[in-house]
Amino acid sequence: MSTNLITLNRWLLSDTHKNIEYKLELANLFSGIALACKVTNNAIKRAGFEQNFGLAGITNVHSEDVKKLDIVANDAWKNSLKATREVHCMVSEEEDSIIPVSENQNGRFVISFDPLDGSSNLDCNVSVGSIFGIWDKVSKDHQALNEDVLRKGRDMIACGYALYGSATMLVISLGYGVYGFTLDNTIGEFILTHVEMKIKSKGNIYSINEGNSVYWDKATSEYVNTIKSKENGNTPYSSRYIGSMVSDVHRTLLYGGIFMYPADSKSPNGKLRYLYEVAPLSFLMEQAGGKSSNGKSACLDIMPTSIHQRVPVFMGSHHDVTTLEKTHEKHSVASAATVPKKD
Ligand code: AHM
Ligand code: MG
Repeated sequence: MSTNLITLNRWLLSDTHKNIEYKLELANLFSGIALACKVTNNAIKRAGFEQNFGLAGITNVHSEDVKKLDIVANDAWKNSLKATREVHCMVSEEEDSIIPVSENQNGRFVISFDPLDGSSNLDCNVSVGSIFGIWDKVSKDHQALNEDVLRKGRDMIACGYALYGSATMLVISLGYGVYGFTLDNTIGEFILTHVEMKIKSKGNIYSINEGNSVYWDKATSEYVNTIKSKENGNTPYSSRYIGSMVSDVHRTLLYGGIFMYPADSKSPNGKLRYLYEVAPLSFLMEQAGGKSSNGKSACLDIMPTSIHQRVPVFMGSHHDVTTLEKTHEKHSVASAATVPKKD
């Protein structure tokens, strides 16, 4: 057994990060994030013993049914983050508006989080996750402003996700590379297991809810049909879709390929939310050498106008996302050409 383990905290405090501004504050914040992940992980694993599966009997800001574990996870994230005293304000998928912190707990970081993503998969024991993004505050005083939270993904200083799978992992980036830590339950620590994670430049797996294909636009339909076809001697891509974004994106990061949640006629802006789903995972994807696009341009350059804004997203191997963008470009040029000219 190794006695020289690189824990998350040891890694954050190491000389590798000597140039990071607010390194100690960030390490302290990450101790709160790690605690939130461990509490959430524990609640999921114990849900069967504690009658914590199923619905809570309320709906959230998105009019979605809230699960009991959504509430536990949201509380765990809020409490663990606030207790670090490094937080200026937060936004959560489960809360209507900005979550302020009291003046004596006020710090410099703005955090967005989805405390339990993929919660429709909870009751059947399929992998779920948590996602978070971290920005430096904008406002000069204690007040939490819209300007603090309505931020481009590109301006994040760090982000990551926890995957509650057959093993529990925390995958993070501080803006130079992607690093994966696996929870060693025997000592209760996240240990560095995946150094500088890189995605293949081209994959052979596509991931999309194909049940929505009747609602897709022509570009998405053509792209998916092409990667499934044997045209030009291609080998058709395999299909994998879990329905938990963290799990689907984690697989995409490790195996390559493309994950898609497009806009369609049922969901004109797609389903996934920018601040706490799309932006952090896009940041990680770019840091791993991949790409994330809304079909036209990089998701990280989107400036959200509301906390719970949804955006279409296509992320994964660079070649695959570029091909998807070219298909979209072809169809937007074609549809522009068919718009009747005004006299
Ligand atoms: P949630 O945050 O309410 O769990 O919703 C987000 C999830 C993602 O994890 C996943 O990619 C997507 O919803 C699946 O949606 P669908 O069931 O429409 O395929
Ligand atoms: Mg979610």
